[in-house]
Amino acid sequence: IWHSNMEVEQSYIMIKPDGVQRGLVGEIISRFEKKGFLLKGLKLFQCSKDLAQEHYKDLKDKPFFPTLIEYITSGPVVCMAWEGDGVVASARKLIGATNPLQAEPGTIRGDLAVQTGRNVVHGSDSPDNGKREIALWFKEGELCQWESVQTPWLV
Ligand code: RTP
Repeated sequence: IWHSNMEVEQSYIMIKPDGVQRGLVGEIISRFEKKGFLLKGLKLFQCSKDLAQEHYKDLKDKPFFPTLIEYITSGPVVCMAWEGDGVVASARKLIGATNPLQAEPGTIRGDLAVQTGRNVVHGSDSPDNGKREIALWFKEGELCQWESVQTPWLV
């Protein structure tokens, strides 16, 4: 297994197929950009059942697992690697609660979704899972090493 930048915290953020279908790609990306995190990887991608199952392996015994795999593979997703101190917890706050009806207004799910099974975006739940998921969804060489000229103090 390869490793993305080990020193800096990174989160794997994914716009799910409903977000892509509904034309929310720009809206969702801009929330992370405006917050000030650094975009290290970005691609539109049709994932296989195997990859979706590996990504969600901790949920494999849940009753909704087959539906979840069908949902995630139902169309292209947007894969992103975002970097910065505290990015994992902060991205979870920006995204909001799993059930969009419980997500606060101002969060992505609170503003843009209504169903748990169509909650438009994924965000890693720990820095370790951030690394694991980025290594799973991106190939070596797909991430860019760059620094923001605009806000060098953020990274
Ligand atoms: P994510 O991994 O997508 O960021 O979501 P999460 O941590 O907020 O939620 P998690 O419990 O890890 O569940 C992963 C995704 O599975 C779908 N789900 N469906 N009861 C249900 O039908 C149900 N529960 C969860 C959601 O798409 C959730 O985001």
